[in-house]
Amino acid sequence: MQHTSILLLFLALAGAAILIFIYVFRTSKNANSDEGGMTNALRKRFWFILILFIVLGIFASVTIPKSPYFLFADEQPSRVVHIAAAQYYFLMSNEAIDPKNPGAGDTIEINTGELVEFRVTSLDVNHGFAIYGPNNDIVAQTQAMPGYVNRLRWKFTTPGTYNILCLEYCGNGHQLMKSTFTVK
Ligand SMILES: [Cu+2]
Repeated sequence: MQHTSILLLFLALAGAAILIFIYVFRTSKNANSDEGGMTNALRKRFWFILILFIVLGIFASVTIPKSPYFLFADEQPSRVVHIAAAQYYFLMSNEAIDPKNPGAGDTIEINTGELVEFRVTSLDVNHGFAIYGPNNDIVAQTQAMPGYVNRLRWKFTTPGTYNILCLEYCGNGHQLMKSTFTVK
């Protein structure tokens, strides 16, 4: 359902872009025979930029409210999971992770329906923290950055084994970064 609406939005934007190209192509053909000269070109540019801003404005107003930064902002998480990404693994813990002494981490089990807050940081370089569901669809993601803690809130509805993968190329062992947790 959501995939369909994203596809429709993409097709609508692609269609608008094609119409703009066709308009510019067709109108620029008679430019030489036109007495308007530079005025005509400026007018075209004005309309092109206006349409571009309208299209971008529609796109931004549709996508920005879906930004995960606003997810569950008015609820208190009942569960906090601490994540430290490093070359080339993820450390997951129920307790806060000290970057100087990260420890061994915990096996993470999450209940369906509870609001989880992942507090994500990195022990070395920038990494990605992406959660993939049991059917390998991406569920949610944020960046793991050294010196920062990024908070990602989520409620899991489907039980199963979830994978964590790195979404940012972080070195020659990047593809080895994989971890799992269970939702029951
Ligand atoms: Cu990576």
